[in-house]
Amino acid sequence: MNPSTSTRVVRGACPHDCPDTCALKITVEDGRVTKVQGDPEHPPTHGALCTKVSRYAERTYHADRVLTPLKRSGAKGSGQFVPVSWDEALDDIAARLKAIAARDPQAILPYSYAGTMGLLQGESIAARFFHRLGASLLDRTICSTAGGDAIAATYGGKIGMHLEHYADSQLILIWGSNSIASNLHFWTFAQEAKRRGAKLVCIDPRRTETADKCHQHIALLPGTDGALALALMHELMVHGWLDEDYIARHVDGFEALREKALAWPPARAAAVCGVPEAVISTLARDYASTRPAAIRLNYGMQRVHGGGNAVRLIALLPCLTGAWRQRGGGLLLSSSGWFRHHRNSAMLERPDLLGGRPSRTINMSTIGDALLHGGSPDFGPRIEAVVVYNSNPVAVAPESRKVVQGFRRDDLFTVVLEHFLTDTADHADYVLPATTQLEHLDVHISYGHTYALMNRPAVAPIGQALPNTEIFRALARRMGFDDPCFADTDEQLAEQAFTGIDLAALHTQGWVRLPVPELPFADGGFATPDGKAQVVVPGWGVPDYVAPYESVQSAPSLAQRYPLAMISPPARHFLNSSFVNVASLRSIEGEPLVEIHPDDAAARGIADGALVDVFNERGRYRCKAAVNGRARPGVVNGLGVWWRKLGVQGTNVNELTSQRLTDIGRGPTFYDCLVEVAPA
Ligand SMILES: Nc1nc2c(c(=O)[nH]1)N[C@H]1C(S)=C(S)[C@@H](COP(=O)(O)OP(=O)(O)OC[C@H]3O[C@@H](n4cnc5c(=O)[nH]c(N)nc54)[C@H](O)[C@@H]3O)O[C@H]1N2
Ligand SMILES: Nc1nc2c(c(=O)[nH]1)N[C@H]1C(S)=C(S)[C@@H](COP(=O)(O)OP(=O)(O)OC[C@H]3O[C@@H](n4cnc5c(=O)[nH]c(N)nc54)[C@H](O)[C@@H]3O)O[C@H]1N2
Ligand SMILES: [Mo]
Repeated sequence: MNPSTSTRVVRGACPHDCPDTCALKITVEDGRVTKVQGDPEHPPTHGALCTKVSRYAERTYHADRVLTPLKRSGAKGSGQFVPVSWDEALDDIAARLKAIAARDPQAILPYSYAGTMGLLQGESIAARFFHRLGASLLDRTICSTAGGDAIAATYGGKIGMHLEHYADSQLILIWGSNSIASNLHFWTFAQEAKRRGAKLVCIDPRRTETADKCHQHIALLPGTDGALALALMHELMVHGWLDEDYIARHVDGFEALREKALAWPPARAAAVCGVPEAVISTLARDYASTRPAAIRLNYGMQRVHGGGNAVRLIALLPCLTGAWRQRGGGLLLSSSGWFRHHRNSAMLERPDLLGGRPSRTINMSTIGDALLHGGSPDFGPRIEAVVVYNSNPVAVAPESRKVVQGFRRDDLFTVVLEHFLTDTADHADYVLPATTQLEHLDVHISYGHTYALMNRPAVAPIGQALPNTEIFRALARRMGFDDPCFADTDEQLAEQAFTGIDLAALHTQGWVRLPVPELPFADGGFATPDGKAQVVVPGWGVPDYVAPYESVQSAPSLAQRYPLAMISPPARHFLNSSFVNVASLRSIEGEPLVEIHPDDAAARGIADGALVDVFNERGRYRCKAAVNGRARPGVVNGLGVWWRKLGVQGTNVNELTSQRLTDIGRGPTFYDCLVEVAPA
């Protein structure tokens, strides 16, 4: 071995917006990351990584990384920039923000999501900065608030089964989740259950790679899950398959639910869901008679008008059968609520720095409209500046035409902290180079397991990149924010992040398991005030089926013009819009495409591989048609989320999606969208 060669292994955590939050082992040779692997000791990760993150070094060392601050040199949205020094960029940004803040700080909007899920590089110094500034608040709804608020109202928190316990199930309903693509480490446990004789049922409009590997695939119409859940309850009720004892002791409001569900015999739901009646009655029988029975619910099914009500209904199923009594029984949508007594959000984010000033809230899911609205009394001041970090709204937010138009406003001052020149960064006045997970410190919680993790920096920042925390510290200094909290280092922030989690163990082992009970609700004990699962929620009443805004049944005249329901679920080798620019991953995904059923394709003269236009009143998206057996009749699947500039004619699927919001949680309705498809 060359004596000058040094090899180290650094413990990290995957930063991506994914339930799995893997523990990483990062090999560094001569100051360069050469390998990113899963930690074999961390039970959820069990040594395995997805294809994307095993290529994380390719992303970090990508030739297109933004490595210096950039200042716009062309027209808004042109993506033309010149490099400038950090001092020049930060001085100018601070001066511009100060001038706006002097009129009304609420004209400044932070826009961020989960590009990294790290608690430090997410909302720590950044949140302190915007709170101190008195900027508008951002309602971070773009992914999960419909289902998240619904499950929290039902169980008292975003809490549920242990990931590892799925291996002990005998029946798993994989509901609204393409687990192989988006929750791979759950899939390992589901496969273990399968080997032990479990039946796996996939409930998803699309025949996904997960559906391929399940025993049964129920391809219901998008947005009809609530009707299916009600019919399952109907069957449990009329056949006497309820766990009356569990219900009496641990469920509030059951009688009101009984009344609703008895109106939903399988035949009625079959007509709404577009699946045979017998499939529903058989599913009910299987769910009632198999022990232990588990549901892995995921956010794919709540991006529709009735997403919140559907989650409330499905969350009650294991309470009606008492499935919670057994290990391997119950339901998981999100585990993030288990961390609620351990994470010190207020300490990291310091909402107190607002100091009682008025705070207008902007919903990130309707950023298009928000940027285009003027200063009206009900809206508040016109948005004059946006600071984007950890997000790519121009690609991922619905109704792109309006989002693009908003970001192209000449009078909007836009700063984007990024790794790459994304569609959003192309619209910036300044792009600031941010470090990746291999270059900075962070701590993590998870929404798919119950371990806290630490990510140690493996290498020094590349080029002039800085962690988000450091960028906001530097901006705070220039704004004259002298509160000592702006001087906290990342190490100090990591110490502030948690209570009751062994920081020393996080440092040495990289991860720590939370003390969550083995069978959390075997004997009730939900996190609601009376410890019972809640049917009735004040303000929301009893959960019911809420039809999609846009479907053949609920909007027949719209459906005459646009008869196909479009969903736009994630592509396996991208993560939302991240990784689309990594050539090796993009080559696996091929090209932007829309999957269409052979009958729907034939009726339109569309051959497999043909270039098509997908369109509705909101926009037009050009891509390739895939007649590959994955789409059911009447539904097309526009896999997401391509960078617009890497798509055909600079468009992506969000040209078509709408800014209408979910029944609960003010979330987006990406999968509630009628379209027509025609040869291009
Ligand atoms: N590879 C990969 N992994 C990811 C992501 C990614 O983009 N790529 N995204 C990450 C993110 S941001 C999240 S939030 C999580 C969860 O990610 P989600 O986006 O929730 O992904 P899935 O769990 O796969 O759920 C999507 C599935 O729901 C199905 N679906 C769509 N509409 C309906 C419906 O009305 N009813 C039902 N039953 N199913 C429906 C889709 O066909 C798809 O198979 O995963 C994360 N993991
Ligand atoms: N049509 C359709 N649209 C969708 C979805 C869908 O299923 N269909 N899914 C929706 C969902 S579930 C979600 S969660 C949203 C996600 O939308 P976003 O949260 O915007 O996620 P990404 O598209 O992955 O963009 C994250 C960006 O953050 C950057 N980033 C990562 N780490 C860091 C860092 O440390 N510092 C800085 N400054 N930047 C960083 C990445 O380079 C990337 O460009 O998209 C939504 N949009
Ligand atoms: Mo998400």
